[in-house]
Amino acid sequence: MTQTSSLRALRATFVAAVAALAATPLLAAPAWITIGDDAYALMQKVAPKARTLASRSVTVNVPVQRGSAALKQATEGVHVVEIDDNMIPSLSMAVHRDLAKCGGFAQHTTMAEALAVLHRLESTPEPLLAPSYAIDNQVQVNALMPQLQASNILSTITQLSNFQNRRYNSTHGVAASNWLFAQWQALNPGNRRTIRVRQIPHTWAQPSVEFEILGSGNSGETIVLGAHLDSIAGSGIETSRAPGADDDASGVAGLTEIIRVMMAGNYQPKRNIRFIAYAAEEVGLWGSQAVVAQQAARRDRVVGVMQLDMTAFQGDATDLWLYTDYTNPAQNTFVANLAAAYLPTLTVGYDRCGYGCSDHASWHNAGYAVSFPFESANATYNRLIHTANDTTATFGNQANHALKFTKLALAYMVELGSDATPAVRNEAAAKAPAPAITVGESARVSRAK
Ligand code: IPO
Ligand code: ZN
Repeated sequence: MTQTSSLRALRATFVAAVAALAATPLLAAPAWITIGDDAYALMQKVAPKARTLASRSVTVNVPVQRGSAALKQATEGVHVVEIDDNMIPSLSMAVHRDLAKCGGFAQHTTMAEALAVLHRLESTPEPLLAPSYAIDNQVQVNALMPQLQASNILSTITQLSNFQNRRYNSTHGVAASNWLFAQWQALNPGNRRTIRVRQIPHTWAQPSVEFEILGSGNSGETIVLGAHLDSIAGSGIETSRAPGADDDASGVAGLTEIIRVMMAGNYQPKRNIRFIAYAAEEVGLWGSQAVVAQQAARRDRVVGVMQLDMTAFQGDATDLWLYTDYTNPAQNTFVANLAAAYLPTLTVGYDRCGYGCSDHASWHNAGYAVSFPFESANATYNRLIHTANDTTATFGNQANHALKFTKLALAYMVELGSDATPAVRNEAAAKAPAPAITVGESARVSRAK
């Protein structure tokens, strides 16, 4: 199927879905979302009854010119909206169809949480906790990085692509989660006590999968590398074909290869290091939202996060693109420095999504330092994602581009994972009283954390 014909098919199913929804009496369960300007305009057409609770301009760092390392500040509108939860699937479909995005908005469990996210975006770009970004663990990085193999990454991508789809609500999506869980368990054959592999259940069928190496430094500080396990293409829960090779088997395969190399090399970090394959990213970052919400109740502290979503398709001459929105500028500089130190032949560019385009946004919205290295510029990314043609053939049945990101992510995990010095708490960000955000006339927000 060509891209146009699958888009046409998607449009037809979208029309059918809206017709079906219109015929169903709506249950008025409210949902609260934060949504960027362009998706917001679309939402007003798709769900005219949705109620806007607050709108703010937030400051984001953007490249001076596409691709340049110099950043300037720009403002972007973000809105908190109360919407009937029955409208979420059609909003999501409309965003996919008209803006060729997934997500475009984030769903929150309460109104207060949605407003707190807006407040944080508006007022606290700095994370609550920041580690030292010194590059000082060359011995460990140099021992492990050469072991990473493109052929292993390609093999995992191929096996994940072979599931009919990996939808968050299909039997195939659950099977893919079970398969990955078994793969990751098999990477810990001796059942080392410092290793925990688990599936994270959710309120939908597909569990997220987590592999954790407990640090020897006992600080409880934790570094997270994430990718998303689910895939999507059109409708048809069981029948749609969504190989999701680039989006995002490539990221999950990178995590898997890093785990393999760390286990084979008997790598022992000082901080906890955690690999997470999130469920249900494509429907609005649900898996990462749930993981981030659970994190708030845990004793360990997450001091750095990286997201790999789409690493296999090289869209232009630049190798590594760092996305500047919904990410942390200080950590992004560290990631660029890691590339210069460990991958000196590769080039780095900067661009932005314009919305919370992957699971990094869930962490960013909650005040964690996160970075998002991506396969290409915004203008040149793989346009076959979310179709039956997102296969390994699109990137020449090789994983050389994905290997670059896997190396960068390994350097990131080992550099931060090998440190024991406690991260510095950003007292200003932690203590700043929440300015009241007025909703209609009277409601006030309390800080989520
Ligand atoms: C995505 C991310 C960044 C850009 I620029 C374009 C596309 C992919 C993301 N929206 C997605 O579908 N993740 O699953
Ligand atoms: Zn996607």
